Amino acid sequence: MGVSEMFSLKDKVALVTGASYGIGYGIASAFAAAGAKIVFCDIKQEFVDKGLASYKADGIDAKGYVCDVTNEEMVQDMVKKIEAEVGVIDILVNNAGIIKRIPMCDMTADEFRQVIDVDLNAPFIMAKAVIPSMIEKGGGKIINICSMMSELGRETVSAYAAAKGGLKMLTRNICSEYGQYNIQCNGIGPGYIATPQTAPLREKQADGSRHPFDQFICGRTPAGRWLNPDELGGPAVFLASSASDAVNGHILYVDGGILAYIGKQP
Ligand code: NAP
Ligand code: GCO
Repeated sequence: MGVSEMFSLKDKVALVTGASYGIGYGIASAFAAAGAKIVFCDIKQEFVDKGLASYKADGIDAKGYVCDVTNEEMVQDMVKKIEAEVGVIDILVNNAGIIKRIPMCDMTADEFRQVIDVDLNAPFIMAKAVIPSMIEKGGGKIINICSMMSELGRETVSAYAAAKGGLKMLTRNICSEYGQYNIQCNGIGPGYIATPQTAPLREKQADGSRHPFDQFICGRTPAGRWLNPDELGGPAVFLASSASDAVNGHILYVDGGILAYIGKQP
């Protein structure tokens, strides 16, 4: 197999959850450039419509579905619709996610549960919905969007870190249980990416100065900058393609080197 064929996603059906914008949009756009048929979901019709308009403007013929990925019935219905309207899902990217930045002892159990529900329970529900058809088809690819917080903690993100740490192990367990069916399940651990989710950490201060966290994270990243959603596209195409058929249970950190670096001396 030639290198370009190895990285091709031609005629593959790729479902990226929460991909109206942000990291999911960056990954889906790269998949489209590699030849995949793009399917995405979002929790609100208005965001699905906005996403469809963005994909169309970028010349991508995507299909969008309204689906709350924490709702197993909605997920099962969506997967059945996609299989009937587009085809069996070859590639699933569990991208949809939320974060609540609250000191742990100030966080309610319900708030904690909401984060776990979207960031950990939903990837389980999604994987469970697509694996049977992947087995029938002879294989598939599952990519879970993990985080720096799959390895590190920090103040105010206890629920998110617990979820993303769990998602790392769910990734390894899907690999262990379904690798025999030619299903590769890997994770991508993005560093700090400029998206709506991290916008509060980059907001200018009242005096016009940079947000302290913005300064902190640029000092913790060897590249000295925030990363862009598009920079996740190449690693995602690798994990979605035949180029990674022998890679399973791996978390690929796309972090600009944060995990390798003690940080710049103030
Ligand atoms: P984002 O800008 O907040 O986008 C998250 C997407 O997920 C939105 O489209 C959102 O839809 C959707 N979503 C949330 N809850 C959902 C649900 N229950 N059902 C369906 N869709 C749902 O986030 P992002 O920065 O692109 O992050 C995407 C993923 O990467 C997340 O898993 C995040 O934890 C992870 N991540 C982000 C960073 C970073 O620095 N940005 C780094 C590491 C990992 P609505 O807009 O309708 O709510
Ligand atoms: C935070 C950020 C991070 C990023 C990402 C890092 O508040 O620390 O939101 O959690 O979203 O997960 O990899």
